[in-house]
Amino acid sequence: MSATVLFGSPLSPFVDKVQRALKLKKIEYELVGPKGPSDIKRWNSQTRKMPVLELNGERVIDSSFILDRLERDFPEPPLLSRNPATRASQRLLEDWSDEGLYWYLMALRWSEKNASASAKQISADAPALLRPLLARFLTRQLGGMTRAQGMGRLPADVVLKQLGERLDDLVVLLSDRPYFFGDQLSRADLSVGGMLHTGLSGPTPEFNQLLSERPALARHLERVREATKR
Ligand SMILES: N[C@@H](CCC(=O)N[C@@H](CS)C(=O)NCC(=O)O)C(=O)O
Repeated sequence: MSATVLFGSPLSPFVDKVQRALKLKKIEYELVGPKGPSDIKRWNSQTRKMPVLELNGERVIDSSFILDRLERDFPEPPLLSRNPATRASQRLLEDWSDEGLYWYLMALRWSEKNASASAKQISADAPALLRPLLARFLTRQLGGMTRAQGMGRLPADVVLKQLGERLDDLVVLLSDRPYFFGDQLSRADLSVGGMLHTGLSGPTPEFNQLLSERPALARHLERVREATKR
């Protein structure tokens, strides 16, 4: 195993965010995906969430803590502006994307219409016999979390309308700059990019439609993808 191991599924926007930070900083790593829900608990008994990054034998949880750690150990290129006001905006957008935008996408994913496709997508790598069982478990667990958070209790058309309005807000915030609040890519772009990228992954066709109606945001995602590919 290499010195740097990222534990998590590439279907998670938070794992995507960390992968892009690792690529930007040119850090070699190995990605290890979960074979079942118990893997996530084993990797991270504190919050029981992915991603987890193992760096020189030490495990760091939470995508934002992981990015803090990468910034400390691998400062180039920086993931935040040097300007304090710009930096604050980038941090706030990262936090809203992780804690707010994420739940709009979860509500879309686990809506009555999309839950079955979402569960199928996540359980696709499990052994064939276990797949239906795992799909039922995931629908109950992740759909239940989304309802517990609150967003999952809203009618799907309300979620969709609200999400469209938030994407419009992002277009305004982006303005005519290549990245949020500046010319350099920051952790805000990695977080929003991770949400947009995984939102397009299949089970939520409504999201593909929303993004195609906002070409400035689709171009932003393309820029993030281009800057973080190997
Ligand atoms: N704040 C955390 C959120 C991580 C998170 O919610 N991960 C989800 C995957 S998208 C997860 O592990 N869910 C499994 C569960 O809650 O059981 C971060 O930034 O890493």
